Amino acid sequence: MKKLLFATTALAFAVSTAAPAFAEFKERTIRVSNGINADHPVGNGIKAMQQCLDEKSGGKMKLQAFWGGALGGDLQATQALRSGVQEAVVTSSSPLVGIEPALGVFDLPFLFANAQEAYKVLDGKFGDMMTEKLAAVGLVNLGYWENGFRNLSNSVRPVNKWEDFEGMKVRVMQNNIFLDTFQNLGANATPMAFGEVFSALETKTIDAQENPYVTIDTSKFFEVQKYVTETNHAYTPFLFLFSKAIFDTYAPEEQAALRECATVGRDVERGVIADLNKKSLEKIKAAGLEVNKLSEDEQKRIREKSMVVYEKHKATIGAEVVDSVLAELAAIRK
Ligand code: TK8
Repeated sequence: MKKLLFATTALAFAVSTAAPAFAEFKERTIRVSNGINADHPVGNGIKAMQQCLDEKSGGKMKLQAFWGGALGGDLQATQALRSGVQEAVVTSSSPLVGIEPALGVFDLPFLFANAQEAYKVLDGKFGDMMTEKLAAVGLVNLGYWENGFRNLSNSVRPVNKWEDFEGMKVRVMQNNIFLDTFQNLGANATPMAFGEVFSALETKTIDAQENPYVTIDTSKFFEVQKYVTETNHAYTPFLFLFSKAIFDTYAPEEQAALRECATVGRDVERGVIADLNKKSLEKIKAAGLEVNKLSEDEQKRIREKSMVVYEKHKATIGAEVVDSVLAELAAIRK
């Protein structure tokens, strides 16, 4: 009898003190806006992030991705985060320079030589410093996903040297550094939101655009272009941004889950890009486009010609920001 009594008391005690599972987590639907399409590697990243969130939140945190600019372009979606009406966006940093000018550092032509050094800078001290700047303008950066090295596509002629840019109507992102880079090469550069690019190419309002192979593939630009030149003129990161106004209302456990799972997603996304880059290039060639690579000499000529852009934009980006990324790169390259 005594034994039974003890057992029941123990049981009652256990039941009353055990917290319900995942009590720190609330049911959350997190809208994630994307300009690119669902078959872009960001789609793989978001799936991996969801799986991680399922485990950590017991299925309570749900990502709801929107593709192809369905919730608006990069800039519009980011402003919706700042005003606390939308949770998240995966955006290029370039259209956000009006919000945080220091982000322009990533738009400097030929800044990164390869993905490995980009990862070191972005995932390290320098990336953290930019993340702090973003927090000050109402944006929590959950990490640097990848857009990648950008290449030129056009419908008029093969580009083998910088003189071939002369008069070409090139769409650039809404970003003065890209605008100057292409104008400096003689192109007729036109800033335009990403969502308008396909039809502008189709109707020949513009001749050219520049994006990584994976985007030229998944956004179907190859269907309305004839030539592709591997220029690798810039590496643009994607930022996985969260509304700070909303993030601040989440429990620390929820915030930690988002941060950790965004990193899981990032690694998956980068891995898929590395693989898809080659496949996308093959697909572009198979579609009949003429593809060429700039010769090393030409690449060097274009790079040297583009260095004026560094001087011109240093003050707007912040001299200390430019100096600090160049110092970090010099240390990595040693
Ligand atoms: C997608 C954009 C795109 C970017 C651009 O939303 O605008 O050209 O490279 O990938 O962020």
